Amino acid sequence: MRVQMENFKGQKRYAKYSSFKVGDAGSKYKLTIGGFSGNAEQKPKDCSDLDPKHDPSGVYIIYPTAGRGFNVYCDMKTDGGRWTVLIRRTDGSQDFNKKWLQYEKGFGDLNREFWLGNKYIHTLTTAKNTEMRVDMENFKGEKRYAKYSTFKVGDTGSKYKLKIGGFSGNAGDAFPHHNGMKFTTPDQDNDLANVNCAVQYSRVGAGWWFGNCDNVCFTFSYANNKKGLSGENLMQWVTWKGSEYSLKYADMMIRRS
Ligand SMILES: [Ca+2]
Repeated sequence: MRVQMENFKGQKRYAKYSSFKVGDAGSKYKLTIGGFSGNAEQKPKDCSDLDPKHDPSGVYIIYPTAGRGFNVYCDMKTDGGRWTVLIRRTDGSQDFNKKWLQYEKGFGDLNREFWLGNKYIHTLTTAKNTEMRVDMENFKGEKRYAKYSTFKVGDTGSKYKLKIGGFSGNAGDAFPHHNGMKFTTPDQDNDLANVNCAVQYSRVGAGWWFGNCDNVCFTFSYANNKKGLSGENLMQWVTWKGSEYSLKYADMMIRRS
């Protein structure tokens, strides 16, 4: 079965279904349909194309380029929704001690802890201007956020160089230290320090836009401060409570602006 449509702008689309069956009177003319092909399918470029009125937060396939889509988690609730989440830390379930190639293609569980992947972050921040939002919570249940009106990650040739600016929020502006920095992983040292910041200070290994070394890092070890754990190797946002204050929750997400 084939459907043809045209809207009032003169744009045309079609849909084809390889199976189409309508039952008899006894079945109340029950419809059986399947095997879609065509160009009338709505393909979101990213979470900003979704509608917070109808689309709940969750995992969606997005198509930022003409090629194959990929899975992301869309936050459709926070600050108006339409956010594509880049990283989430919530319970320490995911190991973030990964190498360059893994940080490039992403890892983890989109419903829990994950890194979306540098090549995807680059794609999502390259075509249009994107804003970035950080949400954090500590073990006392206190919450803070930070927003940046500019957020861009370069391509693999630039070593996924970060461009960030235009702070607002109530967490303090911790990111400037990382502006203009390349991405570093345990197996690829692109930071400004003599050492490799990803593994310095007994760190178990992380990937980040390290400078010399960090004022923000969400890929360090997850630890509950109530148990007395602290140190330079834990998830941190320096301008809130200092570098030795580990967070309970953190995420970063982007939206087209
Ligand atoms: Ca170094």
